[in-house]
Amino acid sequence: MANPFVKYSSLITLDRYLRTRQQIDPGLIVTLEQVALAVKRVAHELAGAALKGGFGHSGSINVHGERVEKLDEWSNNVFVDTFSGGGPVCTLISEEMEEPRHARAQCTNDSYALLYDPLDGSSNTDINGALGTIFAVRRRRPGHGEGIEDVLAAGSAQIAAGYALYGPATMLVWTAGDGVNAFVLDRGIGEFVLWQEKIRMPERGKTYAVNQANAARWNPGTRALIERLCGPKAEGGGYSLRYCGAFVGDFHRCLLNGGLFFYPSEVTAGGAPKGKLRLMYEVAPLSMLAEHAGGAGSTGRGRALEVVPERIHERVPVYIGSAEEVALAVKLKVEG
Ligand code: P6P
Repeated sequence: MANPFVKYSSLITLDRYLRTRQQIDPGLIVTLEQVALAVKRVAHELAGAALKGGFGHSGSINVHGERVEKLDEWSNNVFVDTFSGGGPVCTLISEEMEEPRHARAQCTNDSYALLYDPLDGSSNTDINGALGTIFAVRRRRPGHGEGIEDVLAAGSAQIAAGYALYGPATMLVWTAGDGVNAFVLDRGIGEFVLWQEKIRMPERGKTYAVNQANAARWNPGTRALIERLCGPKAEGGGYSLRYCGAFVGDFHRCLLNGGLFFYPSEVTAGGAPKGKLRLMYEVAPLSMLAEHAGGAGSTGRGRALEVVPERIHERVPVYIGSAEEVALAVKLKVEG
């Protein structure tokens, strides 16, 4: 029988992995380790929330007019606290904060902005469903002052992006531009341990993820996409629907197994079509991961990483996952 200790001699923790990545700036290494600490704190709280009365509504409404769950607020506070103790991040932009939070005392000529959704999948908080954290790191322009004009740039300006998935295992999946790496939280030692490196997304999958109940408000092209995916296998169909209510959970399936997640714009009566998911801290980070794994992230009209936001909480339609399915969506003019 193999010596069990040999297996663990190759334990590659996140800290050890980052220390051996010469191409990653020291400041970005510190930032990724701070994200990992915040994620461990959130994972721990989620595991015990049911027993501590952590479920339910916080009583407040966020900038998007959405209910803020207690765990949304708590998770955001964990990130604010984790990044308040010094370090290269001087600006926090969060789904749960209307305005950016700027720590002037942490501003240098080599500072970063962290853009994040602290708890993605809020409809799942009280039913022990899939939840996630999504984050992106962008450099701040030296001498940027109190404004955020330098941050309102296309997603191609991101220098790192990733997500945590709080499922049966807590996983941290990220890229700093040199492949997509996945780490699993070993709760026994409290360390993220390397699971997969340079993950490649299958060019085509077998599942699609969308809230099909919104179909009446979609563009005709989106309905044509559904007809194709649900049609005969011989005509490019034969897909199964898998939708978990958390962007991170549905994206993670696409990353590993291939397939497509989409949240189309909804054409409200007389109104301009609008998306639900947020560009800067949901769609752009996951699109960076998709592209670095060989997949794609699109608004249905063009590459998501080329969209220049006007506001930090801007929403866009999104079609993300395997290259073939995203290309099919664009070809069918899903967004008109
Ligand atoms: P719906 C969660 O609130 C979220 O922002 C994403 O994580 C998820 O994919 C989507 O909204 C779910 O939206 O309208 O299907 O409940």
